[in-house]
Amino acid sequence: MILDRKHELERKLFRQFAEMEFTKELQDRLDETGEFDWDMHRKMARYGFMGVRIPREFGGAGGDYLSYALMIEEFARMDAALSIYANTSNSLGGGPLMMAGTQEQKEKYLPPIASGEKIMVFALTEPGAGSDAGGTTTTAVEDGDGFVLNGRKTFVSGAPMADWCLVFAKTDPTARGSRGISMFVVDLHLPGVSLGASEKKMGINGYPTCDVVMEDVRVPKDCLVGPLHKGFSIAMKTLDGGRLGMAAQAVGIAQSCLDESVAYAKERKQFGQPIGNFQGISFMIAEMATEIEAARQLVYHAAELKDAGKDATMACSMAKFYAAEAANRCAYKAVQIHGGYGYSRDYKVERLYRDARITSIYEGTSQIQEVVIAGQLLKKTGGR
Ligand code: COS
Repeated sequence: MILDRKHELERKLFRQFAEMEFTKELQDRLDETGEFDWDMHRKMARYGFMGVRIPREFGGAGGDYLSYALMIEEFARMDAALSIYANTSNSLGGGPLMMAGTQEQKEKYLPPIASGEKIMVFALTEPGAGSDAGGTTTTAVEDGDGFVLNGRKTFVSGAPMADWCLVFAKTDPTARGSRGISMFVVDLHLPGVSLGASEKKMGINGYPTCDVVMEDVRVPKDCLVGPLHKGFSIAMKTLDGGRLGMAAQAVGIAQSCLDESVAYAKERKQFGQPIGNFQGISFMIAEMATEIEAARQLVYHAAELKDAGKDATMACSMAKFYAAEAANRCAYKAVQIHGGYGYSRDYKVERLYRDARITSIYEGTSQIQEVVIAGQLLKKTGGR
């Protein structure tokens, strides 16, 4: 796919912003401290990045999935954690509201998240319900003019900084599996809500993650998003788009692995010549570049399908599956090319190796993407 002029210009803008603002000092600090950088959050918000995909009438830029994917790719090329800053509002946080919210809910929640004033996060995973997202045990019981929620959500990315959280809870205890689950906006400042300690993670350190615990949390009826008992398909549809974003992130990380490796292979000399002259190194570079381009095309194709309103579930899972695995292979090769230096924190590839690892885990492991792809193929005839 060749980008049109509009998307090419957008890519340039995202790249310039990331290259200028995501300084090495900032990247190292975030990785070292694991803290969220509010100044960068506000700066991204001023540029309108939080609302790239949010419709104009709700304070966003009204952009398409391709613009969103380009932004995440370019930001992740500089720093994977910082790419998530502009991801949540456009994806797992804002996505379900754009898809299933009422006009009132859209008016209430979308403008403040598009402006960066508030942060909305997404809580599906539980200690006992990871890949089996339908195994949700958090409950929401109708009580008078509202619902009472109880349960624990885990690995909620962005929860330490968030104001609101989209919580998936079982509202029909008699329904089996993923049936009878509903989605609620929960104000994280409500009585009964508590947050766990921030996780000590392998990578993506500048974007904190923690548990959200709810004990008899009372929310009004208008916090229900989408139809009662029908929350699971909204979660799945949201994850289609989320997986596209994380696939774009994986492409960005992989591209950075390539950038670093090409530069190093030209500059590092062994046996009297640049190591890029050796086939052992140059072939790894060729393999990386080819895989990255293939992953990128899968991402852009999935984005195009979504923008055209076509069924993109399988395409999003293919993009996520391939790009995440490719990013891991590229990170391995990048460290290998750098040798002992690649194992040192003084070189960016050490962090890229750690950041790449999560891409084949979050928003559905690679194996879950395979389940989705195979499920789509086997339910259809002919596959396409
Ligand atoms: N879009 C819309 N609806 C979908 C959908 C999609 N992409 N995928 C599934 N659904 C619907 C199905 O149509 C079905 O609806 P009905 O109950 O009306 O028939 C329902 O959701 C259940 O589907 P399914 O039977 O396939 O669900 P399973 O419990 O077998 O789970 C997987 C399917 C494993 C794919 C799902 O649990 C999953 O994606 N797990 C990974 C979760 C994840 O990514 N977690 C990451 C953390 S979130 S940051």
